[in-house]
Amino acid sequence: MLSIAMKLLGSTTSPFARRLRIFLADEAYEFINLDIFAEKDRDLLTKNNPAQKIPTLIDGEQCIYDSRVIYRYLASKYQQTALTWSQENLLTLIDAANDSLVSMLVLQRSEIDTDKDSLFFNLQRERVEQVFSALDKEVRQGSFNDWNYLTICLFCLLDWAEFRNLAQWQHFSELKVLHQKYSSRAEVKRTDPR
Ligand SMILES: N[C@@H](CCC(=O)N[C@@H](CS)C(=O)NCC(=O)O)C(=O)O
Repeated sequence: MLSIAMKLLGSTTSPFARRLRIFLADEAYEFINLDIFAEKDRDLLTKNNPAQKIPTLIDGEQCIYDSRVIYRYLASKYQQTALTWSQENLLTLIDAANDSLVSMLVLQRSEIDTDKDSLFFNLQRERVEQVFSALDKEVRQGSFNDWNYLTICLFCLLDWAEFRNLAQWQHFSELKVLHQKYSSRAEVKRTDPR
C-alpha cells in the first residue's frame, strides 16, 4: 500500500507555519501554501481544521491542529526529546507575542487604527514589549544558544514582526545578535516571506 505523504497546510507569510517548515527542512513532506482569506483555500482549510487556522498537519489519516501540538507530534514521530518546562514557558512567551501581533495585523487589515490609545491595543503593545524584554534576558542567559525548535520559533517571531513592521525589537541587543546570527541559514533564507 502506498503511504500517504505528510502535508503541512500553511502560508509563506505565517510565522507559525514557518517555524515548522524550518524544523522540517530535511524531512519529506509537502508544503501546501494557502491564501487563507480566499474562498477556495478557505474551504480546504475548513475541511481539515474547523478552527480555520494554519498551520495544520496531515500525516496519513492523522490531522493535527496548532503549531504547538504539531511540534509535539513531530518530536514524538522523529524521537526527539520533549521541550523542558522552562522551554515550554519560553514558547508560551513567544506564542503570546505572536498571537498579539497576529491580532494587530488582522485589525489593521480591518482598517482599524491600532496606534490608538485604547485598552485592547495598549494591552497587546505592553505584552509584546514585556515579552521581548524577557526574551532578550533569556538569550543573554544562554536559553537560545542552540539552533533548536525554540530558537527557530523566536527567530520566526522576530523576523515576521520586522517583515510586517508590527513591533520594534531591534533596540534589544541580544535579540538583534540572535536574528543576525541565524538570518543566513539556508532553510531560513528558503522560507523568507519577503
Ligand atoms: N495557536 C496557533 C496560532 C496560529 C495562527 O494564529 N495562525 C494564523 C496565521 S499566522 C491564522 O491561521 N489566522 C487565521 C485567523 O485568525 O482567522 C498555532 O500555534 O498554530
